Amino acid sequence: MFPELEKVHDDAKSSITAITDAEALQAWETAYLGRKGAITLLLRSVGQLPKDDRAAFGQRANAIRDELEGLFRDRQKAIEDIALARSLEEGEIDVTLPGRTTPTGGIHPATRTLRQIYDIWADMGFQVFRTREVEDDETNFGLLNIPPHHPARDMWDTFHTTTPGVILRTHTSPGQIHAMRRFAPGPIRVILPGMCFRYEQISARKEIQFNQVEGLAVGTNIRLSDLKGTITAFARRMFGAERKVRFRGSYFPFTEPSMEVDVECFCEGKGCSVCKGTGWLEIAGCGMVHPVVLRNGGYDPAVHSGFAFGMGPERITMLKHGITDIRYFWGNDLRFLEQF
Ligand code: FA5
Repeated sequence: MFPELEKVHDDAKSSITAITDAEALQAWETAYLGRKGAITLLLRSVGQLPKDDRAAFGQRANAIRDELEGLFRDRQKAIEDIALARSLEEGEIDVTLPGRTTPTGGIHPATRTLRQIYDIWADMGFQVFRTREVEDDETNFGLLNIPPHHPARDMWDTFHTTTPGVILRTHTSPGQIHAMRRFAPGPIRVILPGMCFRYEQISARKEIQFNQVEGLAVGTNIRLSDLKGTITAFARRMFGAERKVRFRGSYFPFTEPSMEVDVECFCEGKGCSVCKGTGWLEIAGCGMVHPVVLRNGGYDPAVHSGFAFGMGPERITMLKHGITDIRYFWGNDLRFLEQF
């Protein structure tokens, strides 16, 4: 068995020098040093030798195995070095190439407009006051002078919850009651932003979910001219002094008198699906707080007066940027969102 051991030794040494890839090296290791490799099998068969030869054979076989293991490690390192050198050569790094930028999110166009609205009203002394999106029927309608079965309820198609009397707010106006009950009989100057929900036909200008920003000023000697003045100042800052704004007489049960605010459409009256060819888009409803609502809020209408408005930030964004369909806002289409 000694000659056989030396032959395996010579074969192993000569064959490893030709190996240049990791796969062939692995096969070499299996063939000589693996569980069923030539050296391992020879070591295991030491018992078949005459007793006197066993120690010498074992010593030599162990020495050969150690030597071959050393050769294996050296070759492994050499192959790794070759692979590294090759990959550096092939994938040479051009440090002058521009780097890959990590895509970052942006601020949603409706949020941008909301922040602009907050800034403008803050400059006129209005603070943000947040109220709930899920309301009771009484606060959304009743306390705003819209009792059950009042025909004006048709103006707000409502999403009801499974709890009787609990609804998704159809407008931010119930926030007026929350604010008044919180601050009565003191003066109030707040805006109340947030989501509203209406069970209505979706169109280019109407969504079932949209933001509103309510405004409320209560104090002594607050007049209609204060309302018109502040809304006009707001529109000038939001749209620029050249953009036409008009007030139109309207009806809301919680304001008297009531008006709607229209802004010149971006189509300049040529006709589009947003303004339906009228040249104007309504952005807000407003008016002087109705005496019944003042009383429900804890104020004496003989002493106090106030104005209120409710504006639509999505409509304002459409007018500012010439957006032709409100459905883009919540469609999550990056081609739309990335433009802002
Ligand atoms: C109201 O909701 C009243 N609460 C506004 C108000 C407040 C009047 C305080 C008087 C005093 P209106 O339904 O017109 O009114 O809605 C007000 C604004 O919200 C609209 O001018 C429009 O800009 C926006 N808006 C209303 N419905 C939708 C809708 N479906 N999709 C998008 N925006 C809407």
